[in-house]
Amino acid sequence: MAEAEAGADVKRGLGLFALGVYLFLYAPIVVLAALSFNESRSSATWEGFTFAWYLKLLQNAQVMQALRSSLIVAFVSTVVSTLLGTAAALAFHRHRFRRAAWLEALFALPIVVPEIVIASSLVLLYAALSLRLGLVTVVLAHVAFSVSYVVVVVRARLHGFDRTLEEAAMDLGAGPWRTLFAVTLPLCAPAILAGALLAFALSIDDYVITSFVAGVGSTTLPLQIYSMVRSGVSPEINAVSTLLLLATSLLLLAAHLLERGRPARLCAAPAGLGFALLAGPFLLGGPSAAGGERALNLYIWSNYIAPETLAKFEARHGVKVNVDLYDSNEALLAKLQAGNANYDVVCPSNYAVAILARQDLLLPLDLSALPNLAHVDPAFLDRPHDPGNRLSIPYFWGTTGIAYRKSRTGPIDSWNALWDPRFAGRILMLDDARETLGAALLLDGRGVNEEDPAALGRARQRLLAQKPLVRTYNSADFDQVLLAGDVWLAQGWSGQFAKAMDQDPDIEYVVPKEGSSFFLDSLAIPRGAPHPQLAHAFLDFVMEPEIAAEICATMRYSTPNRSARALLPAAIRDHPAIFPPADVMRRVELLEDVGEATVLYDRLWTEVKSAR
Ligand code: SPD
Repeated sequence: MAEAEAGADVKRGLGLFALGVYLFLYAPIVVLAALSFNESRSSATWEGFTFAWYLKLLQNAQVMQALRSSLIVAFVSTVVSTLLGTAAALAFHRHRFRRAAWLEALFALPIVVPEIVIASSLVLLYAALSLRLGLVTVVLAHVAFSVSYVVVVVRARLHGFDRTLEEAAMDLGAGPWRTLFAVTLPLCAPAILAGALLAFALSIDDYVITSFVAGVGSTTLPLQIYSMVRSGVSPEINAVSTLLLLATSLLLLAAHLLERGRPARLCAAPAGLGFALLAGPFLLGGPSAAGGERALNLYIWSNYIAPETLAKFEARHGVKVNVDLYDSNEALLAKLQAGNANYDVVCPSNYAVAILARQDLLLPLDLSALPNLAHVDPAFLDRPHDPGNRLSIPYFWGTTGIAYRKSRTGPIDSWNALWDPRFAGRILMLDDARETLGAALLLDGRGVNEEDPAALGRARQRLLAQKPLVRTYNSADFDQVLLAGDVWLAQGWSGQFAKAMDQDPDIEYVVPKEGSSFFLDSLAIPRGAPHPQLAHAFLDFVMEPEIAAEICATMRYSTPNRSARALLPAAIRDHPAIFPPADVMRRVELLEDVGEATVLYDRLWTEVKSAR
């Protein structure tokens, strides 16, 4: 009796444990799906059920364009990888040849090779072949990883394949092709279809490899979702993620049923529904952002230009602006150094301009096409990183500092606050080598352009000691994380914090007393830009006083444009976080190119981030 009760207890315990595991796996997905139906924009309050975010998706041209790219890539790569994968599986099944086992294992290798390795090797290969990054390179990459799955699935089916059926067909006079089409392929059809569905689902879902091999105009749905997340989480993202999740789950379910030998009509329902969820919004949606028209390809920091401003440029020049976003100079450098990225305009910080200039990756500007340069304050022109503005024009500048919730922290005036154990778990640091090591260097009495390895080593130690207190490293929407109340103090850049201060009077911004950095971000045209003339037109457009004032007023970063500043409302012109008073400017130092020490900064920062 007691034994039976103990057995029941164990069963109950195991059941609860299993429930806990399933909850851990699926609760985030359920929350995401539920929030996609929430009337409120905020995830903190439930204001009622709505389909509004799904309807909004249909009008979002960028999402529709990304969906279109995803469908094209998934369709083409599925057809190619299914053909190749089936042919390879049949060859391995039919023919005995030397090293067959090895060759077969080579097909399975991409399944276990880390995605990041496949991605970076493909980038190198494309650069060597001078292939421009775009839809073609994405399709080739997707074929490269999905063909293995097709081989594995079809091969598994062929293992149990009764070869006497083929022999019987041959005995009855069928030739090899007839036997293939009349006997072999029909018998393998469920496995081939399962492999194809798997390849399609993997392609629709892929982020890592695609992010390396996509160029402008080939943004797929996962890349679009990530880019939307970086400009603030909205319920629209929850809606599109829910759709993607449902569609891929249904396709995988259909593949699984086919593999298990379930009748085709049983598998057709989930497969059909999965395809409908993906194709439906595309068919119902508004016009896509693409088109055969001329386009300007812009690669810029997130939170650095408003869609309304881009719409003005589009209307004036009758072109489309494709925008890709990044959140670190290192990401920009990597993209341009890999080559063939297809961008017309990029936005490096001053020290990244110097690096790109050294590597001859920027196109010399035609200053005669930039008459509005006359509006820029001469204090920002002809700087050491780009003498004579041969390669770049100043776009925005700003300071790095700490924003904090006064009610939670009290007044803050030192970088030490970000190392204060009282705020453990409530601290956000930028995800940026120069800025984080810079703050640690300042606490050590050094400057933000330090090149001495010993001082940099000490800065690394300081950041390692701080790590247990840090909730997150974030260079994208650090202002939003502070506004949401998830952290109380955040290192970050002035413009986004100036915006946050206007939205919540509890938020204050300070440039610490030990000093800090300031940055000067520029616009430049990469060598090989497909539309250099249009790129010059864009550079001149953003220097028009009215446009420069609009960009400053919407983004709240500081404009170097003298004429624009005069047009700004007093609340922005006199905002101490946007245009800091002289005493603050005296304690900030411009981040400069640190030459060979750049590699050391990157290494130390990677060590900090990867430490446990
Ligand atoms: N979200 C836009 C932030 C731009 C900051 N650029 C300067 C970086 C200097 N390390």
